[in-house]
Amino acid sequence: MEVDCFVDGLFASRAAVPSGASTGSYEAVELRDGGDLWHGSGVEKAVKNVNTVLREILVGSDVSDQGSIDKLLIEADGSGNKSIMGANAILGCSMAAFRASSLVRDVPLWQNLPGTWPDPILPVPLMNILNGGAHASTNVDVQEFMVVPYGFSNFDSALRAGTETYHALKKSLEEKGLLGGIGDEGGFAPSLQKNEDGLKLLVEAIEKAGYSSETQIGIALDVAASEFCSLNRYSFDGKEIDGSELSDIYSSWIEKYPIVSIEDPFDEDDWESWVSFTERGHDIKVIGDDLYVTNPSRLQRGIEEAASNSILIKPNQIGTVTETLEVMRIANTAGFDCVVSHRSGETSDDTIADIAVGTGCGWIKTGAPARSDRTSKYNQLLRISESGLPYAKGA
Ligand code: 2PG
Ligand code: MG
Repeated sequence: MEVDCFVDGLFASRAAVPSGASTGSYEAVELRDGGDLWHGSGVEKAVKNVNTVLREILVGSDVSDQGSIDKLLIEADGSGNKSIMGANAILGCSMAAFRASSLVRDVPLWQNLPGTWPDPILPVPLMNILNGGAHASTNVDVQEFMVVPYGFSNFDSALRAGTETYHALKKSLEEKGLLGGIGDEGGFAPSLQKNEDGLKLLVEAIEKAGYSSETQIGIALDVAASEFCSLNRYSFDGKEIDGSELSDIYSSWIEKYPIVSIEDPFDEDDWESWVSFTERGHDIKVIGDDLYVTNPSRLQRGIEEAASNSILIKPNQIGTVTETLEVMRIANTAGFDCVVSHRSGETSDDTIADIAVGTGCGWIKTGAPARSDRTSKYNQLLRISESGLPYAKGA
């Protein structure tokens, strides 16, 4: 789903919208055609909405007034969850205007965010080098095993270290006869005896690449636990366990491995397990993705109940640039960390790289250093790094 924006009759910008495989139930609704064509995944209806209703209400707007543009889009839909026009149609328009405005104002996109933000900074990447869960056809329950190169003086060296680790992992898997295909986000996708083996493989790869797993590169997990939960029971490593048993597994992993964050450790409706795990006070980021779906009311509940201390930010979960930024503001005020994120089904659109830099959030999650849908974001961050901005080194 791609939207072009014209300013004063001339082509100004283009934005493309991603899509997720392991979506949260409370996300804004992506409009798909259903039926037989494209196995039901066509977006003709959403394209039509852009070319008719949305185009009509937007023509004549000032592209640099993002707030008004997004308000018009939200009102044109009117459903509360963007199911009428489609969050894909709406976000395409919203991001295209956002990109056009930076051209019109002649400032880089990362400097073009409405309102004031903490100082811009190059984010630490969470690089997903081993894929499981809904992103791979293997027996691994954990969806994403990521390396986090935080201990470097600039973004370029951090990205290089993460990339070298990715290739060191490939060698290890090859030696062990475990190298098969890759998963949705460009990471390797081996079948493993236990989920914990993924952690061992990452530590081995970090060290094999010549880095320290204590001071330079940590590990982040996206468990995406909603995918293997039913009625608050989790089917993990071949056993049926409850939230507190799963918490014990995480606590033991945190003791043994250099884990800096765990995303979606529990189901999106299992608030109780979230709260009690966060209460354990491990010195890591507990990140809500399917739990919050970049939605202000769900985040508000998470803040009130202390269900986590961080939030994943995906523009297409909520559907406009303005609302995405609003959620980041709420998180900032509450002292939550924000991790700006891609989707498993990506395009080469690199807007999230600029959002991560411009909001000064310090973190981005955008897959393995492989395939143009992932490397487009890393390449944009490299371009931005040429302006001399500092590196976050957040962990
Ligand atoms: C996630 C994302 C991105 P998906 O769960 O965090 O890594 O996956 O887009 O499939 O929801
Ligand atoms: Mg996730």
